[in-house]
Amino acid sequence: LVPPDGNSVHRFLDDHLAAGHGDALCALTETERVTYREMHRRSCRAANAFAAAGVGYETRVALALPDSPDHLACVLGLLRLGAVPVPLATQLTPDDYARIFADCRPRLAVVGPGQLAAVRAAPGARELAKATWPEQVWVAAAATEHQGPEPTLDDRLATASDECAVAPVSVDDMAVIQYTSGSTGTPRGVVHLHRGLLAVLDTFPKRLALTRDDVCLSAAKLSFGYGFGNSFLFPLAAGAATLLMPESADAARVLRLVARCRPTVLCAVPALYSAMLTVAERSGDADLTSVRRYVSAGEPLPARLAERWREATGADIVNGLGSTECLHIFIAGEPGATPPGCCGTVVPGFEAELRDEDGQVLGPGEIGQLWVRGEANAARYWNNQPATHATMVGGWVRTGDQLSRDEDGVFTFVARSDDILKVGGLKVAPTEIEDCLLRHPAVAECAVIGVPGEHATIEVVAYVRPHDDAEAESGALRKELRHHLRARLARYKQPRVLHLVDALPRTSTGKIARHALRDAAKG
Ligand code: 3SK
Repeated sequence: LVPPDGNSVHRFLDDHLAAGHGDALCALTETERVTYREMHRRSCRAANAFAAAGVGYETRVALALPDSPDHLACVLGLLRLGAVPVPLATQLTPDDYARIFADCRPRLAVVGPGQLAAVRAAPGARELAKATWPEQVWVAAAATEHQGPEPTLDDRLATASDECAVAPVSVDDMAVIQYTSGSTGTPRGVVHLHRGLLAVLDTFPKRLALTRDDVCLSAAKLSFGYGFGNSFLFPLAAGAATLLMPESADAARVLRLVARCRPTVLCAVPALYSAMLTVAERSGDADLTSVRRYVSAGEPLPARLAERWREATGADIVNGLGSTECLHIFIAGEPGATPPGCCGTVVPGFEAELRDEDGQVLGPGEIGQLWVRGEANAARYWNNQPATHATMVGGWVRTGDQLSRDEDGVFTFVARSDDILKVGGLKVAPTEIEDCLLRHPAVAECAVIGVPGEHATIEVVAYVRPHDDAEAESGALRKELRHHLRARLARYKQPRVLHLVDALPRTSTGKIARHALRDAAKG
């Protein structure tokens, strides 16, 4: 038997109250401010409401909720019971929800009013999930916003008791299941233990050096591992405040929120930094003076974007490389020390090695697959032994990313293993072509993929979104980009087709959906 040897991260709430920090701000939105004492009260109420619905140790509860203080209260309430939150993106389709429900079989789903239709609607989805459909669906809304026979989450929180003991858990109990965004295909449920949630606090957050004075804003949502750390685990452990954004994180909205609520740490994906630059340049009145640290992850930060951000704000963006399987960022840059375009060094608490296809460790200057080991790594994939065995080997996670490392231990991202192209027998990293395109002043963002051509060849195809939407129609720009690429890249790296588009498809976590581009290119 494993003894109950730890109460994990929800215990921080109780500790902050015991240390006299109860009146400090724990979570805020543009319209709501919640202290640590109030968050403690709400999470106890949530725990009692869940317990009354039969939720206990190891019960999975799906949370398809916008980011909000009540979303955090639900996560904390579930952890308090030893139950397992399953945070899900709010923009999933009925079929996505059905597939995930069929996989993790939640007893209960708590959904925002905007997600109810997708969760309830599809008869086909319900059919797919059959007996695994959640027994209950609670809507997180005030009674005035939602007309239905069932009590809402708000009703349940309003009537539940404020007192709730912490259920002892072992550090090796399951704490949370995070679904990958499916940028590589079908989402997988990544099982994290309480051990991992505690261990990750000694990794990337140490580099952020959060204090009680910090206010963290993450454009990446709680349903994405990156946002779960930024908006929940890290500020909670530090006794800092988390600024939450229930709406989707578009650039103008994020800039408005930063100016109004003055966060000190801002975490986003590269596409959002690029869009914020465009909006800030147009409006000329962005106020980012409160921010002491910018973090980018989710996708590699292109060198040109890092340089443009520094030119515009005088500050560096910390470029992080992480994964849902490793819970958060395991390689990160140091402000002022890491050259643009590099990922940086291994974050303490993780080990990183580059290995060849036979698993042999490679030396400096060689390109290989990144393997990462750390106490924060996931235990397994839920319900998927073959994927677990293929990805998690002896405590290591095979990330599927190809990188190189120099003599000083500085890593540079080359490509996702699946994205490396073999063109006429020669290897081509899409990032090299993308970086080159991004150096043209008309290019806002781009993605390069390979599609099968005639005679079993691979053809390079580029998708480019220009800064100026009007240029998406322009034959002149296409010609200019071809000229720009020809002057800088070898012939075999030249895209066979170059599409000008007004948007790139994205996954729910903001990554470029390359599989969608590949499907579109195949017709
Ligand atoms: O980049 C990612 O995919 C990621 C996933 C989970 C946590 C953190 C990060 C950066």
